[in-house]
Order: sequence, then structure tokens, then C-alpha cells
Amino acid sequence: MTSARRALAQVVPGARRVLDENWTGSSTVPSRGLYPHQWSWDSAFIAIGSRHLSVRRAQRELETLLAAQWDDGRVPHIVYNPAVPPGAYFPGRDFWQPPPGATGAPPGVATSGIIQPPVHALACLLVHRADPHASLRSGFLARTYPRLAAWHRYLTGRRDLGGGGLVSVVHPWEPGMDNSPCWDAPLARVDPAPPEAFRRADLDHGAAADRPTDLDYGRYVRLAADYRDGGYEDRADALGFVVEDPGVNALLIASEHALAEIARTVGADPGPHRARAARLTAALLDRLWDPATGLFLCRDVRGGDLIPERSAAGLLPLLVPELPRATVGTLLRTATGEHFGLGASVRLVPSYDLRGHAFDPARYWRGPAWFNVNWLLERGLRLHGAAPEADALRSAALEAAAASGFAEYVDPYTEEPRGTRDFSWTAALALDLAVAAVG
Ligand code: 2M8
Repeated sequence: MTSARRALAQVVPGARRVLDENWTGSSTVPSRGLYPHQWSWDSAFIAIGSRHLSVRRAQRELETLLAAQWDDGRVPHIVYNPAVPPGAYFPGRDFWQPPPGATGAPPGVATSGIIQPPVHALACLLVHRADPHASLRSGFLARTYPRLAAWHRYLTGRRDLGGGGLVSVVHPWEPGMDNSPCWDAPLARVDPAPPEAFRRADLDHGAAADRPTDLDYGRYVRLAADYRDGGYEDRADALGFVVEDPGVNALLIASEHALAEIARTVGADPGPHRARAARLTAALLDRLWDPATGLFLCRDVRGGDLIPERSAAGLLPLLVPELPRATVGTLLRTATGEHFGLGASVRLVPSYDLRGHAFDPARYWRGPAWFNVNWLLERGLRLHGAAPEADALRSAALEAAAASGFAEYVDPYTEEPRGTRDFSWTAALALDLAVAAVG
């Protein structure tokens, strides 16, 4: 048996079991215990994998999420499952209720009010490609295109809080890398909510050493409550945390290119999407590229400066097709150099600088390797012709996903499982890599 076929045999039955067990009938929970609702970017990654099991189910996953889109175009980061008891996850659905008169979730749906990275157009295109004839017959892209276009309009219109043509995030949960050390400095300006104001449900399911601290949680709660009390208005001067993140913006560019392709397929004009992708690419290079570190950095819009921390988010612009060749070369050297160690000290890219002052191989987004980040980087490496590096990363991700019991994240050095197990996007993306490995 070839190594690719072995990987397939190792991964597929387990991945299918995880995805089946976490499927609720209309969407997939990231994990039954820790995350019992639907999460936005999780669903995009899950659909990318579950399209290999059932295209209809992958379509349903994405359409359930898009049905919760707000009037202003935002796609919320959580869609709550009404069958789950309110205390099972904090913050619960009641937390996000907007003040009277402010916009909110569509009638009959309970959601959060913040967002996550826009991987959805890319996911819709990949789900379509899994069976283009059936997809066209069912009208999948014709239904999703207007919603995806409104989502990107919200991001590029209402969220350009820095005024330089990039999207800003207004809460550390929005870029998905919730407690990255990149947020430490901007978060330090935020007064934490008092501990008695909330009860964390995550510690019922996860080891405290693998999760954010109580102080970080107090600040997350304060920021979310302030945004809610301000009617979810996107005004830079009223928000305590405003950051331009290279990962979010790179994913938007990749998705904008996917949207151009979707537009072409449904008979709409792809031109405006291509033009927007080009403008975003120019702004990304202009505002977040840091030649001195050879990496894209986050910008603290309130403070005005680049944040001097190396996060794996800074490598995600490898997903941008029109990145200059010299920038691609520099990013590759950074990925394989001492700070990220790819193919040298580690097989999977860590979430944060291996040499960084805040590096912790176990704690959440402060060092462990995550499978979605590595799946994205594998795609970026392949896009830019680094096939040997992409192949090595794919094999390592497949082995680690199966060996860790589809862990949420792993120690980048030992690849020991951390966080929760039977985690949906790990299973889904391993499945996708396994299918790609056999061609
Ligand atoms: C984590 O975030 C949630 C809040 O959204 C949490 O910690 O409770 C992050 O890893 C995020 O990226 C992910 O989408 C979510 C569900 O898997 O969990």
C-alpha cells in the first residue's frame, strides 16, 4: 500500500465517525462538550471536509450558517442551537441581545453579534466543485452568492475602521485565534469585567492550562458587552479593541477570488470581485508587511502601530494569489526559519513564535499547532509552487490528526493532543487532505 493510501485508511473511518457524531441534522458542532453550537469559520472548514462524505450535507452546513446572516450583512460567529441548555456554553444566546432599536439576528434565530474570518466563499466554491452538476441543479451557488456578496460588502464597508482599505476585528474572538499574544498589548487597555459577572463553562470541559486565563476572559466579556450595548455599531472611536489582522484579510482576499469564480458560474460579473481582491492585496502589503521580520504583522488601529509579535496569522497571506514573488520567498524562509521551524524543529507550524517571550506549547493559541492553520498553509505552499514542503506538511498533518484522536490542537514539538478531542475541523480537514493525497 502506498503511503497516501495508508493515510486514507488511517484517517477516513475516524474522521467520518467524528463528523457523523457531531452532526446535528442541520449543522455540525465543533465538539459535543466544549462547543455545542454552530461556529462560523468552523462550519466553513467542516463543509470543506464533509463534501467528501455528502455534498448535500456540506451545502446544508453552509446554508444554515448563512441563514443567520444579519440585515447589515454580517455573518455571526455563533448560531445557537435552541435544544442545548443555556448554561452549556458561555456566553449564551441571551448575552448578545442588542439594545432596543438596534439591529440583530433574523427572527427566530439566536446568534452572537461578532464575526469570524470569512472562509465561506472559498468553502462554497469547494463544495460546489465536489459535484458541479448536482450543485448547479440544486441552485446552491445561485442561493449563496448574494449572501456571500453582502457578507464581503459588510466587511469591506463597515469594517474598514483603520481607513486604509483593510478589515478590522473588534474582539479577540473575531480572528479566531482568541488568545494570541498579538492581542496582549491592545487588550491591556481594556478593564476586565469582574469575575462574579460571568461563569466560564469552558473549564467544565477543558484543562485550565490549555485554555485562556480568567483575566483574559474578563476582558473578552467587557469588550463583547460594550459592543452589544453600543448596538453593534462599527465605530472605531467607540470600540476598545480595533486590530487589522493579516490572517482575516488574507482569507478575505482568497474568498474574494472564490467569489469572482462563483459570480462567473452564476452569470454575474466577476470583475468587481477581482478588483476588490486586488485592492485588498495592495492594502495588505502596504499596511501589514514588515520587511524586518519577514512576516505580516497585526496593526493596532487604536495605538496606530504594528504589533511586534510573530503569529502564524502572518504566514496566511501565502493564500493570496497575487503576492509578489519576493514576498513569497521571504515568507517561506520565515516559515522554515527558527521562529516557526517548519520542516526543521517541528513538522506542523505553531500558532505563535517558537522563540517568542509568550510561547506556551500547550495553551490554546499561544503556541500549539492547529489543523486549520496548517491546512491553510499547505494550500498556500501549493499555490506558490512549494510542492515538497506542502507534501511534507500534508503527511505530518494526516499522521498527527489520526494519532491525536482528532485533537483540537497539538504541542508543536511532541504532537501530543491538547484541548478537546474528536474536534470537527481537525477531522474534516484531515479527510480533505487524505482525499487530496490519493489524487
Ligand atoms: C474557539 O473560540 C471560542 C470562542 O469563539 C471559545 O474559546 O470558546 C477558537 O478556537 C475559535 O477559533 C473557534 O472557532 C471556536 C470553536 O471551535 O473555539
